[in-house]
Amino acid sequence: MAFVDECTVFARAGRGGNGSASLHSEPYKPLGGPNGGDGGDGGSVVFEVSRGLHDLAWLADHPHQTATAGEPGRKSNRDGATGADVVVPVPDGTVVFDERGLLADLVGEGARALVARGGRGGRGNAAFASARNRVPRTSEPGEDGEEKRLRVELRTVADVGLVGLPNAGKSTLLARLTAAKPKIADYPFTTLTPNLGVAGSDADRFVVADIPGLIEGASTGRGLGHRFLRHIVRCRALVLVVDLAAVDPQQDLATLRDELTAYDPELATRPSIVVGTKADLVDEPAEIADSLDADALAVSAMTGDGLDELLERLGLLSRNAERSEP
Ligand SMILES: Nc1nc2c(ncn2[C@@H]2O[C@H](COP(=O)(O)OP(=O)(O)OP(=O)(O)O)[C@@H](O)[C@H]2O)c(=O)[nH]1
Ligand SMILES: [Mg+2]
Repeated sequence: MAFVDECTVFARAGRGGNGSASLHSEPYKPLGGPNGGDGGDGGSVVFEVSRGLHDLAWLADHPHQTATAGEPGRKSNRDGATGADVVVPVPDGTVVFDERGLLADLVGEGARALVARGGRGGRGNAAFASARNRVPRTSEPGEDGEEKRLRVELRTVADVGLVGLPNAGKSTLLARLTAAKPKIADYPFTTLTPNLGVAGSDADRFVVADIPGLIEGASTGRGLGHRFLRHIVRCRALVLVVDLAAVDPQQDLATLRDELTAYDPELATRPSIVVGTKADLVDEPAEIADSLDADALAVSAMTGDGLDELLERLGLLSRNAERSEP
């Protein structure tokens, strides 16, 4: 099934039930007191993060989410039943916008947001009885529930994001570092949607995201990258992946940095390391890596060189990033 990371949802909350305008009646007691109950509140539409969902495909297939109405109040002071909420499961990292802007940013299993509020039930006539008006004959109608057109986006939440130009070897690294089995091939844009994998030992597990390759101009919409740059925003730390065997690795790294900064200047300050891949294909991998960045690491997914150190550095990076969070 296709990976879906954006969709539109029509959320309709339930109407509140009408209040009842009932008068007590008994044989030989024609003018009894008011006894109309209140209407029940309408149900709301609620989004809730659910483990096991990794994209918005289900939601895109079910764009109409409707909660039930509250029941009307009845005679003998019986209040109407409350409408049931609709709880919509969404993946971790779901962001919801309505016409006024950001409505909810759902991070962490079980996180919940009310996206369309149910209408209040109307009061029955019994609620209006007073010393001046002992027999009110009017009751309130229930209020309408909110109806909203929502724009929903997924921004993958990961500890470490692998970013780089197409074909740099990002998916290969993900496959070597985690149990994930992403598609790997010798052509650009093999990866079309983000892949996630879990690395590290039980005690300090961290989630690694492999994102489709970025090209020059990605931040302005070229290639596939712009659609996926939003997934990078949620990564606590970034690994800038550069192919050491490329024609001009320095230029590739500069292009990558420019695109990240152009998309969001804050990305330039995100904790990151530079990793040179395909060390087995060049004569002096360490030298090329040094020329990229003082702390750059040369690795080969082919021979396994440098992978243990990379894993260690990534664990450190994600722990430090976690600690430095507000
Ligand atoms: N020799 C060698 N080849 C590698 C290494 N790492 C990756 N490759 C090859 O490089 C090619 C691209 O690898 P991918 O992992 O698909 O690259 P990617 O960065 O995910 O590419 P996109 O998804 O298209 O952006 C594949 O043919 C890999 O087998 C390495 O360390 N050594
Ligand atoms: Mg890939």
